[in-house]
Amino acid sequence: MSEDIKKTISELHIYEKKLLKELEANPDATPNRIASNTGMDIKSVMSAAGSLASKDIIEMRKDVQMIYSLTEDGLKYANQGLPERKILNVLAEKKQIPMKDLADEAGIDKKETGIALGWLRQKNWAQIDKGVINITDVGKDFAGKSDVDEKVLEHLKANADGVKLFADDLRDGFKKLTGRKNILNIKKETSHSFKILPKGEEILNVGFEIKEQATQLTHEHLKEGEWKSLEYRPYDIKAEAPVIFAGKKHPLRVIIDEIREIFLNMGFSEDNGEFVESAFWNFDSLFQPQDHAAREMQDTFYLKNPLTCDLPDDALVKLTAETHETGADTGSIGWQYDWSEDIARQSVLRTHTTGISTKHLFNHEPPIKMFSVGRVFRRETFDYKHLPEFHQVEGLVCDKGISYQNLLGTLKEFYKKLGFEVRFRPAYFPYTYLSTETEIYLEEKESWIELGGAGMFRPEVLRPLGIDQPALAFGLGIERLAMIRYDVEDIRMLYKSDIKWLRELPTVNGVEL
Ligand code: FA5
Repeated sequence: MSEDIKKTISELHIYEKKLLKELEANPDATPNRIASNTGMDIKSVMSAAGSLASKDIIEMRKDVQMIYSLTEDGLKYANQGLPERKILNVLAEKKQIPMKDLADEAGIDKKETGIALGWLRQKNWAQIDKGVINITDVGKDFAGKSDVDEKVLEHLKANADGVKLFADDLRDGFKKLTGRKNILNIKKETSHSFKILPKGEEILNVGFEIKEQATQLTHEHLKEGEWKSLEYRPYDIKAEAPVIFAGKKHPLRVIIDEIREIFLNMGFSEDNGEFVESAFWNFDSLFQPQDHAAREMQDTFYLKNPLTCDLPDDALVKLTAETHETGADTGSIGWQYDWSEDIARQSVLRTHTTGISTKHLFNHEPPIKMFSVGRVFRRETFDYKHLPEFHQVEGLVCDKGISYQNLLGTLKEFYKKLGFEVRFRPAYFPYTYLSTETEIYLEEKESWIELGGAGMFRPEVLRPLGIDQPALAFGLGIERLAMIRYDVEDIRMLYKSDIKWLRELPTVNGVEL
């Protein structure tokens, strides 16, 4: 006996053994028959069969059969005759019927006349001429004999439990009947049959005992000493176990937590802003002129409630106004327009996190190293890389000697820690100089995708805030990082709550293990 067979036998469950023995004695036994002969329930028979089949000991065949029976209408036709038959009966006697008298003469419902005439024509039993129905020769021939579909009706009536297959001579009639509505009930019946495979034969030749085996050692077994005489079924450590989906954080939350940890480890402290912000902090403090395109209704959500926000410190507002209008003492000539307090008071859903940076600069003394993670809002049209509500991480470093090199170095380091390799591209923001955008290559789209904007704050931003040291800042999109990390082609997937996708995502920090 091969080792393999010995091992297979030792691992057989008692139900598998019973099933195999039963199949040996009755090769054609159905699952129900096996259940009644062995005393197993049908579920155990099927599960034992599935297990034996997975080990190539038996073959399991599934047979699906249609069972046909008559509906209520079908039975009515079988008893009283099809409507065209009722007409033919009258025609056989009278040879013709005026159309207008059809329902009454034939004793059929008015609603049925259309269908009945259709079938009369199709069967070529009658012809209509100038409002009169005349019997044809074929009609005369069928007057005293059943058509094929009528034979099937008879057959189904005689076999009220249902018919699986129709004999050859009934096939055409069956086809004809399936073309009519509401006559046939169709039920699907699935049956299983088994066949012992060579490996099963070998096992039966070697033979085995059918003996209860313990699969678990219980407290009672130990207490009563029964464990000494019990026979144990060996574990199959290769058996497939059910997949368990552990509860876990949403992938976006995972990446946000990871980003926070990276910045905290890089020595940044965290600040938070508000979703509702004044246009002053969101735009004006960033030297964005009041007629800047980004402020337009298409890009920004303006709020009715609260309609306006308070402006900060008078001196800051005055200096900001001067800088916008003339450049004040920053060395620039400003935007050359009349700055309006009313526009600065408008309340908006923040369009980026950069207002947090200017507010932070105003309220803190350098050296500063701050980051902030939060939701921002834009009137965007959805597409594979745009959402109207998304997350940004803002970063700000302000100290003596801080340079553009430090900005590139910080961003490179941050992305590297997250596992991304990025490239920098020159860019424009009204509040920074030099400015850059980080990008990453998307293989599937064969294009570069923008991850974030960054730059050195201009003097026009820093002076009014009372800062006389250089400051670097950046605002990076988080959903786009998640898209790449989790290999999602469409950013909307992150908010779809697709349970299958969420379940199957790797658990630890979203990184494939
Ligand atoms: C800004 O928001 C600037 N405030 C960044 C900045 C900060 C520049 C400090 C200089 C100094 P931008 O509009 O490009 O930049 O948005 C930054 C990132 O947010 C984008 O690169 C992108 O990754 C992400 N993002 C922008 N719009 C969307 C959107 N509709 N859906 C998803 N992510 C978006």
